[in-house]
Amino acid sequence: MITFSKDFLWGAAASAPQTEGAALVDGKSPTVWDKWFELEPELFYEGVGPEQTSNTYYQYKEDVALMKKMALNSYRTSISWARILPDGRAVNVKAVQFYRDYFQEMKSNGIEPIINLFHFDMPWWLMEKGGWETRESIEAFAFYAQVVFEQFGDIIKKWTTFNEPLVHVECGYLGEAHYPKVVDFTRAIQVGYHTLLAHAMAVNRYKNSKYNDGEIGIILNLSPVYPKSTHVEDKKAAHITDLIYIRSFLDTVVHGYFPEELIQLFKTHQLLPKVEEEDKEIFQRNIVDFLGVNYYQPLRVQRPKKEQFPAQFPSAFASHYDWPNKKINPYRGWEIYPEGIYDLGMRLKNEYKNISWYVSENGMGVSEEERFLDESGVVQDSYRIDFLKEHLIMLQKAISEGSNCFGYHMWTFVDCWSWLNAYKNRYGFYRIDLENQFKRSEKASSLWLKQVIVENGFPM
Ligand code: BGP
Repeated sequence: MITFSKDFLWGAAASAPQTEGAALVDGKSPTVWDKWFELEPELFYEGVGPEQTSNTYYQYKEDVALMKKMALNSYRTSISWARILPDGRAVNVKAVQFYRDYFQEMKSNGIEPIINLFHFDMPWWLMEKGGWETRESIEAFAFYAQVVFEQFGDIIKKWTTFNEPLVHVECGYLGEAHYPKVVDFTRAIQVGYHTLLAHAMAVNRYKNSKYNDGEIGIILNLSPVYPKSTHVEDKKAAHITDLIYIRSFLDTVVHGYFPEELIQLFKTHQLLPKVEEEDKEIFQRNIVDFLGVNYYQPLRVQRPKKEQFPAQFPSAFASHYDWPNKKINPYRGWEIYPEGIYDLGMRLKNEYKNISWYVSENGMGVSEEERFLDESGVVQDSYRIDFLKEHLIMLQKAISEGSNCFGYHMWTFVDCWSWLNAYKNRYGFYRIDLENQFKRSEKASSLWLKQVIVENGFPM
């Protein structure tokens, strides 16, 4: 039997921009996603934009009832900055009412809300001023955080500041999957730096807030980095990739400072961001209480193919490597490597003070999932049950060896809208039918996990 502790948090994760809908209702102002869809709808899969998410703004009670039915005891979502502060200053009372009702509904049904502040959804008014590239964005975020702690701190006891801060840096400033889709590593580094500072400032506001008896953390996507071989050049490639993608964020939020080696690397290439005197202390004084870790697949790297610096930093230091033994999710193309979750757990134990953490996202995306619908309308997702089992076995192994993990959340509860991919890949425990008024219907995996939660484990 694979068992978990009685107080283990079982749940699912989602975000405001991917579920709420009501994009411009009750005073909410547009986010980058709302505007980007207006400007270039053809970029979005099948032309489906952020208005057509899971309609949670109107259907949250139904969702909470389903969560209870599934025996979940926790749920993570985010608050929309543009809904709470449509112009960055004045508090939108309708938004406050909506979130209080939503969170209270969860609590009354025995579901602990874990609330995140930023999930890639920059308000448009701030993006127009330069977004995270500007130093002003830090105070704007800290103010938003302070408002939210004041409004909901009495009922929310687990907060996170950002979801995968690496992603809006990488996809928005080193790639073209997020707005403003520029490729410029100098700007990317500045954006990453300001994001980390905004995170630390928000932690600080929480510690100085009226209701500071809860915990605050951050959600990072910590893909373990594996080299192709033990050759010194491949190992070096993995080391630098880990430094840039993982330790830049992880060391700073847990230890309170940037890795010295990273500073030296940026210095050598004249890539150091603009900093101010007081920043160092802000990082040092505002480390996290816990971590959320999103894990989907590892990063496998080898020595760079050719010298690409500076045009394609950081590919100047490593190139992607396709592991011949890899198991693939045939419906999404991503690698399935459950051992990665064990490696992560042990690393946090050994190198990061055995910090308290939970799996804040893990999941299996499936395209055209309707092909697995049976006659009674249930998606028979045995592939997702296998995925869950394999990852839970590895997670339990890390816990049994002393890693301080307190929960497991799957991405996601109800199939949700996913940025440029819209509904291409489905991840939910519940299927959504967009043609039929957002009707929710269960998948086999929801029944399987319910059993695991009720029994605190499953037979091997
Ligand atoms: C994570 C994000 C989620 C979600 C998920 C699935 O990185 O935190 O917001 O989008 O990835 O991604 P996709 O739908 O592209 O498969």
